[in-house]
Amino acid sequence: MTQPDEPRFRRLLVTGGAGFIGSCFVRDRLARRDGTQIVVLDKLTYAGNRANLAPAESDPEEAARLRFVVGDIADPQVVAPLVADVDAVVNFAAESHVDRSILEPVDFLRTDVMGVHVLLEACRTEQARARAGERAAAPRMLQVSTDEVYGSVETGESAEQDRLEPRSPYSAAKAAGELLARSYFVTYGLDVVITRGSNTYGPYHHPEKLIPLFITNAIDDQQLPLYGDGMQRRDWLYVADHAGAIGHVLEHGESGEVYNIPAANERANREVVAALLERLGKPWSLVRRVADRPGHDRRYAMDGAKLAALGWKNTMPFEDGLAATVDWFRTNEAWWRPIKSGEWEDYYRRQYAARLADSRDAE
Ligand code: NAD
Ligand code: TDX
Repeated sequence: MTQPDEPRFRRLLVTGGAGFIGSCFVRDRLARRDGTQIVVLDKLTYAGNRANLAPAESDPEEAARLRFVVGDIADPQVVAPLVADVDAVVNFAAESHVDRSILEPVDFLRTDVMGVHVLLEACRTEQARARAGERAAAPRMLQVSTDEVYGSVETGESAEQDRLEPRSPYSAAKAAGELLARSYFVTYGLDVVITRGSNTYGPYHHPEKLIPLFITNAIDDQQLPLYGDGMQRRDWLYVADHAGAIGHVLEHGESGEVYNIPAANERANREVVAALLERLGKPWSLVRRVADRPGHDRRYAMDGAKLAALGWKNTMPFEDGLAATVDWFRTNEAWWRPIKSGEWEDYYRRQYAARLADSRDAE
């Protein structure tokens, strides 16, 4: 019999563990000091940052249970030996920014679709080894997906069995990745679980995304480019709640099942921006109304009954989470300033220069 606090999977491969949500998962897991050993596989793209794991790497007990491998999930030669040594794979690795997928979709297909395929094939090899008695059990694979696969939801809430209607290259690639994962459960009997998390925010969030972009620009009194009317609605989930829910599904989720991870904190973009400006003590006049994102999803909202029935509950209220996030960015300039340089400047120009030149007051 396992004890209630004893992890079901002791050796984890966490792909994309140097990114925003993956690094939170790794930090929080190691901080439990339950003996879990983690191998992080991360390509360290523009979005990956080893500094995100510094709190774990600077703690000798945690560092001894963490191994960091720089590599690509779409490279079978890198992936196979790592999957051979673990009990479960948690795949956070992805190209994750919708605007970049609109500028340049190809990397999204490579990582978010082909990368998932490579991980699944490695798990299938291990399944064959388990069947041959060469290892105890096949690894479990948790595919981290997103609420964006449902497409824009004007009213009501998406439930897990609803039709997928992705509308951006990013969400289409994520949908393809999770459907492939599910097909490996159906066809090969692989132990696969899938999560669909909602818009996540918190410390270590890459400054390309709405909340950290607006916080860091506002700190520097720079303009804040609000797309369209700013009345798009998102359900904001604190990063530690998202990472915790993924861990819960990893332990308790039923094989072949999909679990929504909503936050129940739905807000219009304008409300979010007003709240963070208030916390920073900065004026609304920084906000500029700019040309909209093409194909912009108006709203995401998910039903969380299935995850609640599995015994998971989020803990962070939105107002507290946003205040903690604003304060974290205020006190961690040494983390985000280097990210907003180099490659960032080209991206920022491509994404925003013409938009800001044609912008108007947001009122
Ligand atoms: P992120 O962009 O901050 O991090 C992605 C990480 O993956 C980076 O460390 C990057 O270096 C790594 N990576 C990219 N391509 C790779 C490759 N080919 N091989 C190995 N590593 C690679 O993303 P995030 O916001 O932390 O999102 C993590 C996961 O959660 C993604 O799968 C994303 O689709 C999903 N998700 C994100 C949100 C959100 O609001 N951020 C919400 C729901 C789901
Ligand atoms: O400059 C901006 N101006 C603006 O108005 C940016 C970057 C965003 N926005 C709007 C677009 C969205 O309505 O803010 C909202 C949030 O935008 P993002 O932070 O880019 O997130 P979103 O597109 O909703 O996607 C996020 O949630 C789901 C993550 O980036 C995805 O990885 C995740 O799957």
